Amino acid sequence: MARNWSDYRTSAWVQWCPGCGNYGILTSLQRALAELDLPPEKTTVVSGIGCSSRIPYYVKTSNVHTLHGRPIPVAQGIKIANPDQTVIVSSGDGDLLGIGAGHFVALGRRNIQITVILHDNAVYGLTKGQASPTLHLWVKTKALDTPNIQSNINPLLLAFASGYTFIARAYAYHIDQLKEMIKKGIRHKGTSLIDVLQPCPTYNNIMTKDWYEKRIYYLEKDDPSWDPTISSPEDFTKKSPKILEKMNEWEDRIPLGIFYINNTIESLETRIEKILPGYRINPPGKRPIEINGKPLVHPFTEFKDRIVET
Ligand SMILES: Cc1ncc(C[n+]2csc(CCOP(=O)(O)OP(=O)(O)O)c2C)c(N)n1
Ligand code: SF4
Ligand SMILES: [Mg+2]
Repeated sequence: MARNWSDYRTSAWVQWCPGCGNYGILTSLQRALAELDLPPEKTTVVSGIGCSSRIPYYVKTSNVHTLHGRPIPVAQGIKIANPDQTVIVSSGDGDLLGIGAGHFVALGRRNIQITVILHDNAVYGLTKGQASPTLHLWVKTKALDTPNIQSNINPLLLAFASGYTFIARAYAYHIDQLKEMIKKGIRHKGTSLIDVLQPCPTYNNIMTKDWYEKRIYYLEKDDPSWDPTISSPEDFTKKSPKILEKMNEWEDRIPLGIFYINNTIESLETRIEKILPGYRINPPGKRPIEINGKPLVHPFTEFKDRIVET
């Protein structure tokens, strides 16, 4: 019998402020998992630290709440050891683009099949509203004494430069659209980013629901010929300028939707398989950690004689 989204709800009390955009992200994620009918024991949600990072408590899958800035390395370890596991990182903009920025970049270089859901509220919600790396220059939110004097990071452009092969932007209160983007991101055979514009009614008094809803529009509705899929190097050369232009658009009009899908770059799992042909059948997660009482020094040790010289 197919699963229902309520099968992915836990009994934990959801500790977010009324109206927080995190509720929409949580519901969209639960619905996406249900529609993909993913077994809870084969699905892992990994977060760092922040308001948004409480999400693993609320989704009934096999999750890890890690340290501030560290969900990506933990998620990578889980995925490499268990390539048949669905792995989702769901964490804050401070967590992923401040303290965890190096890991965010490294993930793109590897192109592992992990979906990153970025809760983008432009503030550090949990620690009372400081500017996050996505807050734009000269914007003054209520917890700041003076306007922000640092420029922002654009998560879409950083992901593009780092090698992510699926890049989308969603809005936390548009649950159906966000759910569809999460489903596509999870199915994509490489690293996917969904940057979710997430109102924080408690600390971000500038980028409110009204502020966003005056500006947001969907790429494919605005331009029915919009096609973000790259299937060849020629496609990349032809389509990249428009993709970058749209990723850069902000202020008066803010585009949502899928900006980029590159199907020409192989995933890390495929690369490992080329060197270790038995990797997917007998990955490290399914192997003993010791043999005859002797601990294995390296999870790939048993494969040594099967390594293919390239
Ligand atoms: C090593 C470390 N440094 C700093 C902190 C304090 N801290 C906790 S959450 C956080 C920022 C959270 O912001 P974000 O990731 O954007 O999440 P949000 O609360 O906005 O969802 C900080 C700086 C910490 N817990 N650990
Ligand atoms: S402080 Fe902001 S991000 Fe944190 S729970 Fe409240 S509304 Fe949500
Ligand atoms: Mg934040």
